[in-house]
Parts: sequence; C-alpha cells; structure tokens
Amino acid sequence: MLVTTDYKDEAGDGFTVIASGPAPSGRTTVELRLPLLDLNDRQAALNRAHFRAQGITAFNLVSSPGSGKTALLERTLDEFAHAVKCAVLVGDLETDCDARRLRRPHAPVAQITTGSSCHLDAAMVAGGANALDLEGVRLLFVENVGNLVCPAAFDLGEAVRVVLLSAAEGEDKPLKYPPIFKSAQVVVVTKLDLVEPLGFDLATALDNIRRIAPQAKILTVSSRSGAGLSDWYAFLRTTLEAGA
Ligand SMILES: Nc1nc2c(ncn2[C@@H]2O[C@H](COP(=O)(O)OP(=O)(O)OP(=O)(O)O)[C@@H](O)[C@H]2O)c(=O)[nH]1
Ligand SMILES: [Mg+2]
Repeated sequence: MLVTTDYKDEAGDGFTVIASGPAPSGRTTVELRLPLLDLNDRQAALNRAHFRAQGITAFNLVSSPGSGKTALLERTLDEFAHAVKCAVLVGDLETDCDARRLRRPHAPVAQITTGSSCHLDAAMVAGGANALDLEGVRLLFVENVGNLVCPAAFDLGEAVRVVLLSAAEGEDKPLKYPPIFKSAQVVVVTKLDLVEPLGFDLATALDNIRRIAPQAKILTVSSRSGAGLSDWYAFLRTTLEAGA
C-alpha cells in the first residue's frame, strides 16, 4: 500500500512524503521527496549571502571538457592573484589533477570530486568553501565539471557565471546548447591561437553568442599566447570594484 501526502514547510514550500508498507517483513518505508532544484537554490542563496558577508566575489566557470578553464585559471593565479587574493574550488568526477595544476603558495585551492555527478551543486561548493582558508580572499573561482548542459540548472551562489567556448569546439555550440549561454554574464572564447590553424570562424561564433546571449559580455583570449588576458584581468578588476 502506498500513501502519498503533500505538506508545506514553514516557508510555504511544498514537499511530499510517500509511505509504503507494511511490507511482509513488517517494515514500513517512508520516502521524503523535496524538489531537488529548490533545495539547491536555497543552499545557493546561503552561499551567496555568506560570500557577500565575507567580501568575496564568486565566479562559476562552466564549459565543455577541455575548453581551457584550468589553463585560464593557471595564468590568472600567476599574473593577477598576487595583487588580489584569489582562491579556487575545482570540480571533476575523479582525480585531483586540476587542483595540483592550480596549487600556488599564494592561493588556496581545493578539489571537489563528484563521483558520478556531471555538475557541481551548491552544497558541494559550501563544503568546498568550508575546507578553504578564505581569510583575505576577494575572488573565489569555482571551476565546474566540464559539461555544457547540466551546470546550467545549478546555481552555486556565484556572483558571475562565466561560460567558456574554445576555438576547438566549433562555432555552433551557442546555438546547440543555449541554456548555459543564456545564463552567462560573460562568455570567454578561448584558444584564440588556434583560430587560424583550426579554421575556426570567429566572426560567426561571436554572432552566435550575441544571438543567444545578448546580455553577456564577450572576451576572446588565449591562455597559451596571453592574447586578450589583459581584458580578462580588467574585467575581474571592474567586477570587484562594482562590488558584484
Ligand atoms: N593552444 C591552446 N591550448 C590551450 C589553451 N588553453 C588550454 N589549452 C590546452 O587545452 C587542454 C585542456 O585545457 P584545460 O585547461 O585542462 O581545460 P579544462 O576546461 O580545465 O578541462 P576540464 O577540467 O577537463 O573540463 C590542455 O592541453 C591545455 O594545455 C589555449 O589558449 N591555447
Ligand atoms: Mg580543468
């Protein structure tokens, strides 16, 4: 026998309790269903308030696997983070490869391994942030799991969502994966040094980004040659000064 009852909590949000049983064993199973994204949004709001109270601006970096998130952060830690204290949380299903690449004496870094989850969620970020010494940190970069789909739905409590698109992926990705681009404050086209060798049509890519994400600021960079990185650092500085 299944008994399903809907309740409302003190905040007026709904949840469902499903009780089944008693089974032949005499046990009754009670299942509590809460809307997953509601829970995430609540934790994200807590994260956002916590970061703001600490004077930290959080960036959520999202892209396909291999678009150059860690490479951009490596350069940022080397060239920007001496003037402005930065910290990084980096998410992957397995390994601490990226955390080892990013580790610097002047920047706290922690790896989050998600097991089978294809995106970070707000609770993982809260746990990761607790593991970091955030004393004096002004910028927290959260490198999401490489995935152009699922991270779109999960607010982490960031102030700014940065979506990366590399020259190796093709011009059509904003058209094919619109939700993530629509949710971005900034789109960074990466691997600018590969535009020519790969025959990447940069003008079309920029048009596609503008069509899907007219709200987004667009930057073009190469973490290999350093092209465009001064614009990225200027953007970080402006965002900090604006107190986002
Ligand atoms: N030519 C060139 N290669 C780059 C650039 N940025 C990153 N790469 C290379 O691209 C590969 C992937 O870069 P990562 O920084 O690891 O990419 P990622 O987005 O962090 O990857 P995941 O964490 O696995 O999602 C590495 O071999 C980098 O050296 C760039 O600007 N130009
Ligand atoms: Mg990475």
